[in-house]
Amino acid sequence: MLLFFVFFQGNLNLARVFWVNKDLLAWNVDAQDGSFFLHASQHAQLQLTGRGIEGADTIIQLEVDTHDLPAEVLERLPHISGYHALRLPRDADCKKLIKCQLAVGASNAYGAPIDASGVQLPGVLDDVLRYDGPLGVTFSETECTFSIWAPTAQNVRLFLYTEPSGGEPEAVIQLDEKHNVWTASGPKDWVGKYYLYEVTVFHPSTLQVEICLANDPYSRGLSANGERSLVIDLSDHNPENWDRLSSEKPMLHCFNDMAIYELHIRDFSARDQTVPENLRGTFLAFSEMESAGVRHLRSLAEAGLTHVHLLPSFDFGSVNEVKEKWKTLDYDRLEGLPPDSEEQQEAVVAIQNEDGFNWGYDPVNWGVPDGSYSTDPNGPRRTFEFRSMVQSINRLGLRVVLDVVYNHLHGNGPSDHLSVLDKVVPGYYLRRNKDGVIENSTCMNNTASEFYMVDRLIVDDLLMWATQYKVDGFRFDLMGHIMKRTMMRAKTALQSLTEEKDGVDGSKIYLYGEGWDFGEVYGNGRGVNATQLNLPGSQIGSFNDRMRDSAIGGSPFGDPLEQGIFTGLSLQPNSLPQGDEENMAKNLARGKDRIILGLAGNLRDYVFVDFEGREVKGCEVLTHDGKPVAYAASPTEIINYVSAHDNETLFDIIMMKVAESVSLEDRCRVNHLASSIVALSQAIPFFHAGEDMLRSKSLDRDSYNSGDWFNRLDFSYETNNWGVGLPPKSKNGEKWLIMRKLLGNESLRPSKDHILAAVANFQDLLKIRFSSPLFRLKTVNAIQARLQFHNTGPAAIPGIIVMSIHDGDEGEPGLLQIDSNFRIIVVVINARPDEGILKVGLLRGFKLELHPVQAASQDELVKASSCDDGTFAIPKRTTAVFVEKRCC
Ligand SMILES: *[C@@H]1O[C@H](CO)[C@@H](O)[C@H](O)[C@H]1NC(C)=O
Ligand SMILES: *[C@@H]1O[C@H](CO)[C@@H](O)[C@H](O)[C@H]1NC(C)=O
Ligand SMILES: *[C@@H]1O[C@H](CO)[C@@H](O)[C@H](O)[C@H]1NC(C)=O
Ligand SMILES: *[C@@H]1O[C@H](CO)[C@@H](O)[C@H](O)[C@H]1NC(C)=O
Ligand SMILES: CC(=O)N[C@H]1CO[C@H](CO)[C@@H](O)[C@@H]1O
Repeated sequence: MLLFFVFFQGNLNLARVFWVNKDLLAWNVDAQDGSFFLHASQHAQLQLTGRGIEGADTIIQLEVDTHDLPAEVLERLPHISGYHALRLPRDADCKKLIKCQLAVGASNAYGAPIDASGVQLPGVLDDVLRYDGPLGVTFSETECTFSIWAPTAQNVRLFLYTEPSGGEPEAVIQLDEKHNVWTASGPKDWVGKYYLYEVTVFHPSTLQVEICLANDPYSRGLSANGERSLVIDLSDHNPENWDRLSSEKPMLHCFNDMAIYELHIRDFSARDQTVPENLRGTFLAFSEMESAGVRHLRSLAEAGLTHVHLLPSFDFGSVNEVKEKWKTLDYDRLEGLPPDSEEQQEAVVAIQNEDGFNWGYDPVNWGVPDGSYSTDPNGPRRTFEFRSMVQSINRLGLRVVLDVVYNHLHGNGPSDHLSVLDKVVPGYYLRRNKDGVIENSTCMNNTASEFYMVDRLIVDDLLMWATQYKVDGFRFDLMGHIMKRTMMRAKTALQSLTEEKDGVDGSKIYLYGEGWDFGEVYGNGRGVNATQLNLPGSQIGSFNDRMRDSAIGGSPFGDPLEQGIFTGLSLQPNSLPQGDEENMAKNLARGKDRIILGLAGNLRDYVFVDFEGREVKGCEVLTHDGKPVAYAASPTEIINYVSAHDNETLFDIIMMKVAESVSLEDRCRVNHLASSIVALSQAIPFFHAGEDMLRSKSLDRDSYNSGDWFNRLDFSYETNNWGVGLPPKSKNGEKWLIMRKLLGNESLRPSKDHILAAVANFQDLLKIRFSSPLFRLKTVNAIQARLQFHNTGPAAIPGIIVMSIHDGDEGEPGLLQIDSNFRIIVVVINARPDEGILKVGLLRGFKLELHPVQAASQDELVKASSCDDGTFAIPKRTTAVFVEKRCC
């Protein structure tokens, strides 16, 4: 026994061997003079003993292939480059073998076992068993047909139920496997019934043949909590005039005209007293045309906003869809507590997994609206209500973006009721490391879009949402974990939808996402990933974190007190040591360059004068870890933002970072300054809901499970939700000391007047953006030719950004005229805290006056801004926009 442990490395719980195509397996063991055998057992009887692997029904010798793995294989599986190839005999029955438990054993030249491992199958499945025909439930005049891709399954049966839960199946139907798919048909009157698949399959996580009860990967309806899939015909369940929605959608000439507002479905109405109680927190709240929230959205749309981006709205696992089971807070008690008390968070956390709130980044069934947002989670109601929501938002003058989460899934394994795909083809849909362990760099079970049927499922799902729910765009969570190839295929498929053929105009569907690069996909570890630096030229947008970090300060992993240009870096330091004065001044100047690039669309080829006076391209300016700051090939590939659902709200992060002595009025001005660079930039502007009304989560830095209490949006503008208690301890506890001081300071609580001013000033920014095409230039050339920055180089006054955008004059040589009102626009951003009015002499020869929207502003400091023949007078913490009008 001891000898065995010394020499024998084998472990069947790990899958270190890759079956890569019809003929080859791959393993990174030393293959010199050894022999290799593939062992297969239909009933999962394989065991390791001192003699190696025992219990196989079939043993096949593998021949060592001295060639490198073929290029085609390495393209699909780049992480196994350098592995040795093991060749199967020509007559091996691959379709039969993959239904068995498999293991490969290695013996040395003397025949003694030296290693043994389980086998990963995605490579061979993609090579031999991919499938392109219909999946899910399809309908003819008289029949419905069920199709499921489950090539490793030994058997699949359909369980049909009358009820959404409980009871025995009304029928059990055997599926046939033909042409790589299992199918069965039944009468059309099965529509409205519920179903599950019983899949008998070897499962690598238990090393057993398991009998799994699984939802359909192509589910289009569900019962509560996804207990069963629903046979639903999506050509039904439409609100009135649904088929005419295309013609009711608000105009969108091109993606440059977009402006996005990121909103969570519950946040929108859960605590809105103007919404009937039974509709609060639901899809249908968007159809309450006179509610406070809808009125707010309508005024944003009128100011120029074009898109509402909804946080996850597909079926996710973290909220119980049976509302009767929800626990609720005692609001009367909580509202009476001090602003810096620990009690609110205690009460919120006590019920956080049993309330109605979660962000929902934990997908279970991608292709069905979540039941917790519906008035009835059983049956087709959620489909009808989701469609009503899209229709209502469109009618408000806004398009709808879905937040899609294809990078991971909530569950895995044969028995978890939140596991779906891993029951149907175990080990295929979830990305595994070289030992066969599921990757979790996204904090959940990562999916593997590099595999054919995963890529297909993602694209099919997107097409379904676009055609059946008529949504107008998609935001991809952790897009860098998805292959660029999948993103490009999705984009092409979506954008080729046409009104005549598909009922929707795909050319208006926009795609963007989080292009961060980390985890197992880092540096193209599993193929070319959809990360910031891989996307130029793709016309897919990615979030620009550079401008955000320079404006607000720090990096997400740095100290929360690190300052940026608007929060006082160098100009008004807080208590955190951030280097000596020279250092801070240099960081301030560097940050300004990044903001300049952001204002110019973060284009890699945009040339400007940097803080040292050098003429440089955007891609030559580097981040602290040596990556190009600017990377886009076109302005619609960049999403500019300063706040999002993740991390603190804009107001809260400002509260943390500015120096203690800064007044509340000035803090509100900083909030506005930060939004202004987003709104007036050439890229696509993106705003977190409430950024326009000083929204606070009482300093919570991660509110994904902090309930309606910390996530409240108050569209009556009475409060901004500041000072509703210390935020939950688990995520914020280490900062409670600082937080207590802030939350307990009554002079820092915004009044309704502060909030109303913020709302009005924000809408002015949108109105200014949409007052001139000069803010929405379409090409790199136009931006280079028309956008200029002043007050740059080593002699620049710190904290002042001056941008001019030039138009031509009809009939004159030079630039074409594109704006019929303004000949030139000059934006002056003064981040300096000094009292009094700063004068900057620049840009002589223009007759500049305040933009008409700002001339009518309620903001006294904005109105005190002026320009007299190139001398700008700008009060502290103000963004002023000047124009030269064409006629007079
Ligand atoms: C993955 O799936 C398992 C089983 O369903 C679940 O318990 C786990 O929380 C998931 N997340 C991660 C990070 O693995
Ligand atoms: C991710 O998986 C590793 C094992 O591979 C485990 O140690 C770790 O706890 C997992 N992380 C999460 C967040 O579940
Ligand atoms: C929020 O912070 C995380 C780290 O905590 C960071 O990775 C991410 O970039 C930030 N997200 C946004 C949208 O700002
Ligand atoms: C409260 O905030 C004000 C800024 O408005 C500041 O001047 C004052 O020092 C703060 N008070 C305390 C006790 O921190
Ligand atoms: C092929 C490729 O470019 N892969 C990349 C994954 O993303 C990062 C950029 O964010 C690159 O460094 C890798 O090269």
